[in-house]
Amino acid sequence: MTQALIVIDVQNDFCPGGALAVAGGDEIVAGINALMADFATVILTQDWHPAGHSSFASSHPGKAPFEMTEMPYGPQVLWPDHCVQGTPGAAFHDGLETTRADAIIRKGMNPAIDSYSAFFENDHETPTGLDGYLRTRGIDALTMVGLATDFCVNFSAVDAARLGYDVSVRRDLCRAIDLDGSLDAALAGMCEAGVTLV
Ligand code: VGL
Ligand code: ZN
Repeated sequence: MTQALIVIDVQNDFCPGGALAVAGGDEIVAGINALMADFATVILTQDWHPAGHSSFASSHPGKAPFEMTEMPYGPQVLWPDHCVQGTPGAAFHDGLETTRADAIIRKGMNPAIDSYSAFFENDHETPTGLDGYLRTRGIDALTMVGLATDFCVNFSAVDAARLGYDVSVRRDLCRAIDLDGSLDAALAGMCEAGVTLV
């Protein structure tokens, strides 16, 4: 099999001190850098929202961060404003080895649709182009690491497994938001989709 490492959203806003900080988000950076040496292909994803994005609670009068809303494509968690295009919070963590990246896939740019997965927006239809990139390079096995285990890593891993990739998630190199049991649900969902949790 031809392998690639997919590093999901290791950005300042998901690290301690950031707008949507994931506990211990910065602890995984050194381990991810070290793991890059084992892969010929490294792909980074970057959550990259326009200001006023519809996944931000601030765009929904009367709603607070971490409450739910109903979008045309289904239920959606409302987040604090985060990873706004071009801001320091949207930048990769300073310690992340970005020079090794073959490609950087940005997602969440459509103001009307959130995008957790590296493959499809949350409507589960609009592709990011990553599948085409990987296929045309003959890559069929993916190892995923990054933030957050229960949202972007989870959605990316499940979509990849459904698309036919052999997928492993290195749990030690991920950290979770864990909103109302979302971590346990994500782990169960990944297992069911055939993702290998390492
Ligand atoms: C993420 C919530 C909102 C993630 C991105 O990277 O897991 N979570 N946007
Ligand atoms: Zn986001």
